[in-house]
Amino acid sequence: MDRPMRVAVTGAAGQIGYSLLPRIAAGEIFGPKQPVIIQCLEIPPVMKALEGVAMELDDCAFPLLHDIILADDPKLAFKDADLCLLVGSKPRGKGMERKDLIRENGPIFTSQGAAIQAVASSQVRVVVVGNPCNTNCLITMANAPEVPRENFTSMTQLDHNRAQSAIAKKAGVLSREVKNVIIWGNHSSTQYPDWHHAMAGDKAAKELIDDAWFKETFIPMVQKRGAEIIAARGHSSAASAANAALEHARKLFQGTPKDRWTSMAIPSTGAYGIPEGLLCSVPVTCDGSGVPKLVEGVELNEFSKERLMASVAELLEERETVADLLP
Ligand code: NAX
Repeated sequence: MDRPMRVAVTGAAGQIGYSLLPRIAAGEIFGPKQPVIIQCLEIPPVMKALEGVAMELDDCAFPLLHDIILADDPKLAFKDADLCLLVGSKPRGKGMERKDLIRENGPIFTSQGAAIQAVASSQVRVVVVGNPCNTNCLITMANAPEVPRENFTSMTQLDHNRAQSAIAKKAGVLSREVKNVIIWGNHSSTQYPDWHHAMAGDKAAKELIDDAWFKETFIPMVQKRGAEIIAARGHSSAASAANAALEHARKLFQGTPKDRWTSMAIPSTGAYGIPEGLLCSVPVTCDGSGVPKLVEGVELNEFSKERLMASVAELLEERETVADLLP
């Protein structure tokens, strides 16, 4: 039997954690033959609730789940981890600006970055979900300088899935028949969902659907979907976010299907005019090695360039806001 893969999940007793953990234990990241050990990190006041979540996992008797570790110390939670899913962070409070949230959550990721470097597997892959995820990933990466940069990603898979699903509905096809939408930029309301290269069935989406729909309905729909869900449900997306985190991690470790791109925020090497080092969402493919590969040569028209650069400007501003947390 294969050595169990160790998956650390922060914020494990939160909403997303509750949907995520059983699916990791069921083998949805590494496949149906790969045993896993789940290593949960929470803050001390939430440890009791975390114990309840662990009891439920026990009660599922998952065949692949070899152990569950509960910790309020990052050095225990990240010990020998092969994959760290950084979900835990504080939600935006009433009247809080995005900048305040960045300042509030940033320090969580300095100490977690340092702990990952100190105790995780030398091959560790780090996926940041907790918001603002691009900048939190930048902070984690900067505080773990010995971990290769390409091992860090942050999640825009949920935005990608939202865009794919919206096009499928409009084009009257199944969502699996839509491919190669792209989320460019920040995981925020400045993100740019790009339809220009998307296919719906065997046709280009832009041939089936009016440009005006994409510009006036599709872009704001994808950008504001999170807020729409909060308004309807009274809570932010959880099942769909957990699903996206699993999909992101599964693609890293098992690859993307042939001829299909996905979207991930990866450290920029300067391609597409994105300043080097920024964690920016781009189209990628994965070969299962745990490191995504940028899709090069995607054509950006003037409209697309403008939208991408507006989101990049926001990422630069966020980087400036946390400059003191980037050693
Ligand atoms: P919850 O508030 O339900 O859970 C967060 C959990 O993190 C809590 O249990 C809290 O105790 C824990 N936590 C806080 N500080 C911690 C620390 N220092 N170490 C370990 N755990 C800590 O939020 P939930 O709905 O689960 O969302 C989690 C994060 O995902 C939020 O930041 C949220 O904004 C973000 N999201 C990101 C998405 C994306 O697409 N990238 C989409 C969904 C989601 O909004």
